[in-house]
Amino acid sequence: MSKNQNNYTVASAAHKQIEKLRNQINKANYQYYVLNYPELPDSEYDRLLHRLQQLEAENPELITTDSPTQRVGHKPLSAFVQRSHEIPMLSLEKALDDNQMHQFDQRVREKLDQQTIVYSCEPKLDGVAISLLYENGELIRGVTRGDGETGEDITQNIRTIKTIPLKLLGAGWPKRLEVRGEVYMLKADFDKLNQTIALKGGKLFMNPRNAAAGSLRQLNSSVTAMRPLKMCCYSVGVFNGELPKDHYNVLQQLQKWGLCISSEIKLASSIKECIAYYNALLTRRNLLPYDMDGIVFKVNDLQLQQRLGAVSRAPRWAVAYKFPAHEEITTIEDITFQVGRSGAITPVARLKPVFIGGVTVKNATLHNMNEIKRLDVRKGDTVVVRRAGDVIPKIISVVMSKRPQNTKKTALPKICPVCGSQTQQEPDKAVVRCTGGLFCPAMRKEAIKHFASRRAMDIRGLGSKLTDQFVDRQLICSVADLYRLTAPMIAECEKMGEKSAENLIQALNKSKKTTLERFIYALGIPEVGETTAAALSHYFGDLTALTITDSETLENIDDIGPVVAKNIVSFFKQPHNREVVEQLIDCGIHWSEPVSKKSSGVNQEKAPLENQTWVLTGTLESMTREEGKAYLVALGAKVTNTVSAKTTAVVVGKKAGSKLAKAQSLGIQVMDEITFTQLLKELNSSPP
Ligand code: JCF
Repeated sequence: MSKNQNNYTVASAAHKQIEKLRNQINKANYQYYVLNYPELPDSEYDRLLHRLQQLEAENPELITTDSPTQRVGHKPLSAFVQRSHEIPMLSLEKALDDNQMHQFDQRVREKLDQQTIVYSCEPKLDGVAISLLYENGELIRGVTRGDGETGEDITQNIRTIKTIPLKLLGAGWPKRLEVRGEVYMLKADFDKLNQTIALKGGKLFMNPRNAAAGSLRQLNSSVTAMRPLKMCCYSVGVFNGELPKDHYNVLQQLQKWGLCISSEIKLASSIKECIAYYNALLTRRNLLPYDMDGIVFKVNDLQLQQRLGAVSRAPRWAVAYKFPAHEEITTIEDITFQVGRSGAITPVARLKPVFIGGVTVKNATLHNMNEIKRLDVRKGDTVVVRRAGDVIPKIISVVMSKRPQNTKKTALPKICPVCGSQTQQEPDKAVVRCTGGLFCPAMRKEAIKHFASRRAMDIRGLGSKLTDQFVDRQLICSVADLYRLTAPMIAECEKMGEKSAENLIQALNKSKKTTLERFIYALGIPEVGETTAAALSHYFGDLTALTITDSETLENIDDIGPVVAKNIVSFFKQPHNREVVEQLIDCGIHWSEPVSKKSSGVNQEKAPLENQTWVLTGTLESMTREEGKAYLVALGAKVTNTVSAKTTAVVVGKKAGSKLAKAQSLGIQVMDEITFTQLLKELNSSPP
């Protein structure tokens, strides 16, 4: 009796859970396919579906025909005409690690009884799968993949995509030819599109894939026409006529007929080579201008593909080796505010730790108050976090259906969270600043950290934590106070002993001998970076001339505009700043006269990279960034830290972040390290 009772309880618990999962999945499907605005990231959707499949496998009596597991596709939009695919559009088997790749290869070789297999390798674009039908070389139909059996006729929209030929080029095309591929949007185009939508106050797309899907589902094809869509072809469906006998050459043929294919397609003669290709592309993932969710590997020989056939909706001759997900969901434990060197107060979301694409993410910046308003993000919310490559994690949306009751709107801080001074909103309302100036310990700490940093005064051993302690213990108030520290004062601090105190005193003394440009940079004048500091040093040649200059003089200098000029003048107008500078000189900070570029007379020959502006970003492997900079400078190039329309090229190392994205969005040439070193070799460059 009790056993029965138990069984009944277990079954009804499973039943409840299954119901709940089905509701969640149906809702997600609706948001994704009908509204084009999914709340959940793919990773979460996959987990829900997987959990439901598991529960249904354990309780087969609970499977219903309307369960989302019983169809792979989705509820179609009624607005478009349904078309069935003559040959189903299959999905791909997934591999999640090297082991599963080896298992795939093993199965293929066993089934074909063959030792070696040639595979084609290509990126798996994150877009929308579609099928094009050409008759006598003319595009007559475009249909979405839909559930693989039936899709929606979106011919009118497809015809607006410029990379899809309305008439095939050349000759020799089969009388009927069905071409399949992915419609996608470049990351840079997606950013621009969202910017335009934001200006009009519209609803932003989550990612390039949603933007592509939303653009294809427009009922008005003139809207689609304005969306920057592209298509990349990856296979052929129906055809009558002749085609090459292997996948690689079929794609080459499609290209000759005017269709786009991936420029990354390669052949590999073993699964090991496939895995190497995967790793190489994973490293370059952020460098490529489009989103990929993995790599597709296919048995290259079409006859072998036929022999392998398909099992339950996926071909046995292909596998998709997935990249780690970019997006996950987590909850916001708190929203705090950070004060930067300039007093700007940045909201930061403290997250329940979540593993995204290889790292644990605990914080995400919320940029500014506009961002908080746009997202309406609150403490306690469940949010979608995106960490695209190595870029700073970003909150892209709030899962409103998971918002707990009684959450409070996130308010902008009226007083500085560090010093209690009033805050001030900039005219554009996005940036809120602390008005405490150097009275605010946060701003003081940041100013001192900047002063001591490597590229500035280079005070070795004065790290962030130690600076915080010096300020908190009121041992120092300004950067000049650093040079008044004594070993016993330093030794008092946590984690410091006599030896390390002595070392820091030595480092402080060593830092006194510097250059004028480093010193100017170290002062931390708003928007005066290294390049501007160097220009000022070359132009004025000494400090006094700089401190008494005016805006007009400054604006004569290359690259110095009215804003920076004003910052410089007002910096040296403030008595407090003049005093600190004087004190620093009195402490013994000194430099030798800089050699003005104009008068140096050397290097009269035209340098190969003259008049070019380069940016180095990320970690280079064969050299430090400084060395890279020295090479470029020796070739006549100017090297700056910010990417702008004037930038000639950007050299990107590992973990490149926002500068890479900026370069891509501006369409500036991006160069990886190998290409860069090759260029240096060609130009016979050696650092000075
Ligand atoms: O880029 C893609 N998303 C992609 C999808 C590439 C391929 O070569 C594919 C695919 C889906 C199915 N191949 C098949 C057979």
